Amino acid sequence: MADEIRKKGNRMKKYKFFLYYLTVTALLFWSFGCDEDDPVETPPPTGLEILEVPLTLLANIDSIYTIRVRVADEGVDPDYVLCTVSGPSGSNPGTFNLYDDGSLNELEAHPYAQSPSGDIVPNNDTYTRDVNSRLLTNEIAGEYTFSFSVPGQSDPIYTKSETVLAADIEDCILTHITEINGLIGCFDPVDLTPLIEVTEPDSVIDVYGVLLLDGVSIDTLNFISEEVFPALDTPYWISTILPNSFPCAGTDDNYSLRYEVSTRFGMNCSATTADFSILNDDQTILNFRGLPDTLYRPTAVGDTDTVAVTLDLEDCNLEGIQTFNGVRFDVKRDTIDWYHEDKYRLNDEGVSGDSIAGDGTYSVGLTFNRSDTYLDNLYIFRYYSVDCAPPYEQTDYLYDTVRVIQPLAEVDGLIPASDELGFEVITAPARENHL
Ligand SMILES: [Ca+2]
Ligand SMILES: [Ca+2]
Ligand SMILES: [Ca+2]
Repeated sequence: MADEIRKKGNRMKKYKFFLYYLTVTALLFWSFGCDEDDPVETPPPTGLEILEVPLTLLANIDSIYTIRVRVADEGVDPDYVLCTVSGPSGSNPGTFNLYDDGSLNELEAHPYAQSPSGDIVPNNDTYTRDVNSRLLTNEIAGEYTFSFSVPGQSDPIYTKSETVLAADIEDCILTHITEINGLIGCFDPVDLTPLIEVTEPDSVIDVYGVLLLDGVSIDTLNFISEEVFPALDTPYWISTILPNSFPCAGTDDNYSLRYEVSTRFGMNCSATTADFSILNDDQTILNFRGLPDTLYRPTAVGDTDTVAVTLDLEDCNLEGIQTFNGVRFDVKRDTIDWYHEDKYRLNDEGVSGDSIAGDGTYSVGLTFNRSDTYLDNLYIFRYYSVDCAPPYEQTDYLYDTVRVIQPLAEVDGLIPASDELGFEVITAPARENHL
């Protein structure tokens, strides 16, 4: 058995070697065949590429669709690309041309292809034409085939086609939306289940919610499609609001939610709830794990010690939100009064001293360098959090005191710590705002 496998292996090796031999020989012949000055290049992809054809058209409503193709052959530079459209009986759409003219040319009148062409950049090998779907279909729904061809001397050089579905579609209707009552503090999850009516064969492709404060959009909410509601025989879209759905929505009573629906045929509908109130819950910091009472700077030249400070933030509005950066600290040392810099922040992003992202434990890494300047200092840190939601509540301070000593400090010629406070902060990624 083992012998057989070995033989087989040997045969495979011989076979592979033979293939390798063939390849090398072929490559040698090929390279000798080329002029030495010719750069060896991979030839560009050639042919006709369909860049933009709508898969669905509105047969009953004047709608302009852009049709765009690319002639991917450097040696071929046609004046136009021809499109022949065939459809169900009675539609009789015919043909139109696509141009690479940057919409600079006034085109002759056509039943449904528009003038100018709709092309954006001239002479870039993309050929474009805008068409009116109602005029193209003659208001007859059904399957249409768009056949593109690059004209040649006698026969087309390249051809390609695409099937498009045209239908009579009415606007979608939101027949029911879930109203929202006052969202007070750490409220229980609320399921939002709008009911939507569409014209066959149209279907809903996206539903989302826009949270409005005084009619102005401040946040969005995604809906997911669940299984079909058997009783209603209609697609079922759901979103759930949790206290952290709007982490920075402040306490106010002029909120509303607009449901927005878009369909496969490009129809849109929306509906808005009555005004409701949100009450953002207060936050607390706890389980503080600070620095030791005494910290010794490293004795070796150029050496650095890193220590981490962690605390837990409790705020149901920020549960699982990794990018909240309102947890911060100030520091006070000897002659320096309470001092704060933008980088004096704790993060929950799993970086800069934080081990797990999104677990509600916020951390900051501090480094204390070997120093000849800061020999024995008492530092007081105060940690706190400022909510990102109006009225921007601030928690109580958590204080931490540490004495930092530099042992064996009398050596000459050492570089003092670069931070005038005598420590540095391992910074988390910068954020533009609180979230
Ligand atoms: Ca073009
Ligand atoms: Ca809160
Ligand atoms: Ca964490």
